[in-house]
Formats: sequence, C-alpha cells, structure tokens
Amino acid sequence: MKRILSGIQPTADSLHLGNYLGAVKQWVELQEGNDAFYCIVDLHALTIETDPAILRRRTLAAAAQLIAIGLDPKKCTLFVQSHLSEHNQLGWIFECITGFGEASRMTQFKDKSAKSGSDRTVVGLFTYPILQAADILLYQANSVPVGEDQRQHIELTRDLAQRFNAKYGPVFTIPDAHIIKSAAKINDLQDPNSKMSKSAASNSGVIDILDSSDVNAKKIKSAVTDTGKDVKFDEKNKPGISNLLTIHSALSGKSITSLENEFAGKGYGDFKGAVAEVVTSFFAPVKARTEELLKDEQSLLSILEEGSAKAREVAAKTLKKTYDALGLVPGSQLKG
Ligand code: ATP
Ligand code: LTN
Repeated sequence: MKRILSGIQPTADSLHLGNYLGAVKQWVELQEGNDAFYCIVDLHALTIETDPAILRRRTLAAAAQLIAIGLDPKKCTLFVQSHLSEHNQLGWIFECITGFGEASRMTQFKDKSAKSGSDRTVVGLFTYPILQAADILLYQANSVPVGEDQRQHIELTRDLAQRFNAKYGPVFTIPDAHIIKSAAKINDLQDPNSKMSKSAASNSGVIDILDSSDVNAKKIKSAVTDTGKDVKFDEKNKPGISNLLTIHSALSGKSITSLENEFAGKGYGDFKGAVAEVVTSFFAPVKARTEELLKDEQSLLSILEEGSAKAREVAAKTLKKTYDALGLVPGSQLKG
C-alpha cells in the first residue's frame, strides 16, 4: 500500500473552494486503497499570530469540515500536528542540514515576508518548509497531495531526504508531489490571475465552504469575467471564465469541452448561474454536516486522539531510526 501524507493549516474558520479542489478532494479519493495520514498543522498556523480561542476553534472546525467533506476516520488517520513532539524533533534535524540560501529561495517565504516587512516576519515563517519536510518524512510518505503552490516545498523535502540518506544511510522514503493539473490552482473570483487564498486582502473573491448558499451564489454571479460573451476556456485572454469552467468541471465531473458545448450561444449570466448551482448544491450539505459534528466536541476530540495514537506508532519509529543514523546516543525515551 502506498503511504500518503498531507496537511492543512487551521488559519481560517472555513476551508475554501481552492483548498477543496486543489487538495482535499484528492485526500478523500486517496483514502481508498492507500495508507493515508492527514494532519491539521496547528504548529504551522502559529507563524501567523492568532488569538488562542480562535486557533482552538479553527482546529476543531478544520477536523469537522474534513470529515463532513468525506474523510472517514476509519479509512484514514486524521490527527493534529502538535499532538506529536516528533514533528518538532525531526524538524530540528532537518534545520541542521538545510542551507540558509536554500531556505531563502522559497517563494512562499519571499512573498509572505515581503508583505509584512522583515521586522514583522517571524523566524518560524523562514523554517516553515523545513517543519513541513519533517511532517512528510516522519511518515515515510510516497505521495503528497497538494495544490501547485506547494510544489517547491515538496521539492525541498525531496532534496533534504536525499541529502540525509546519502550522508547517513537510507532512512527516508523520497516522496512525490501529487498535484492534479486541472485543479492545481483555483483563482480568486475577483482577481482571476491570483490564487484563491485564506489570506487574500478581500474575501469577496473567495468561496468559503461554510458560507451560506446565498452568499456564495452572489459571489459567483459577481465574479469578474472578461469582455466578449463566449464561454470558452482560454486562460490567457479569459482568465475569469476559464477559472469558472475549471470549478464547474471539477465539481460536476463534466469535461471542459462538454461545458463549452452546453453553453455555446448562451451568455455569461446563464453560465454563472449554473456554476453557482453546482457549487452551492455541493457545499450546502457539507456545511450542515460540519455544524452537526461541531455540536459534539468530545467525539471530535476522541477521533483526533485516536488518529494521533496511530500517527505516533509510525512517527516514533522513524525518529528512532533517524537518531540512530545520526549517532545520537539513545536515551530511555527512544530505546523502544
Ligand atoms: P494561504 O493562501 O493563506 O497561505 P491557503 O489558502 O493556501 O493559505 P493552506 O492551508 O496553506 O491554505 O493550504 C491547504 C492546501 O490547499 C494546500 O495543499 C494548498 O496547496 C491547497 N490550496 C490552497 N489554495 C489553493 C488554490 N487556490 N488552488 C488550489 N489549491 C489550493
Ligand atoms: N504548507 C502547507 C501545509 C502543510 C503540508 C504539510 C502540506 C504543512 N505540512 C505536509 C503537505 C504535507 C500548505 O498547504 N500551505
């Protein structure tokens, strides 16, 4: 069986359509026939200053949404990163084999730190991809389902694993990024040349899973489109319509060509109405199930607790192998 690992940050109250189509949809598919581990990366979320009550709420809300959308805790291991100290322990080891220049070249770090300025950028944002590498390599993952924006971080993870193995022996599996080309980057509805993002300056182009159907339908109907009136996929000249075609196709399962044919001769208005219908009919039941799950916090916590126990079995083994390979003298904690 292939080992799968991926993670999501609890940095917003709701997941958005980009998170779902770029990553979580693949998580749901990959829990069948694979040994899948999915992690709510709350330690990564600390790189953004958050009120403690809000972080706690978002962590539980992320778990509830992932289950509501299709993750089945009987088929996959769903857990919380901070429950396992192994993530930080392995993270430190990789910090010691990552070049400063190498980490400085990460575009996500460059973009995010440029936005806040160096005085307000925390060191955790700089080491963020190294902790991410530890998340992945601890579980000996073969495949990591993520959106396009994470490709460079997975490349770094592969480089670090290869570097470690070459120097200290074959401890780590080299993972592949699992990126579905057709949905790897869902764009903002108001700014169809930028990725839909939790940290977007304005929420008006972001489809949140937990927003009401009315709000989401309104956002889709006021999505920025292009001059002209043909519903045609052309990312360069028609980024807005192309983004909506991608969204419809990924949710309905209809091909882009069949959608172009279906809407030939009809205006943008009809097409946007159809996209709104596909999106809202998909997310309305997810919202209802999430609200139901959040009513029973105890059950959610015990699902996460069980997930963490299963994760620990794998993580502890890898950490022990790593320490041994490095020549760290075993203490009683790691003798196992
Ligand atoms: P931010 O943009 O604020 O950094 P985010 O919205 O990217 O946050 P994450 O928790 O960092 O959210 O991402 C979770 C997963 O969703 C990752 O695999 C990421 O690649 C994917 N993802 C996020 N946004 C998009 C998008 N617009 N299109 C496709 N995939 C996306
Ligand atoms: N950086 C990722 C979140 C993340 C992750 C991981 C993804 C943290 N650890 C391990 C895949 C595997 C992001 O989505 N921004």
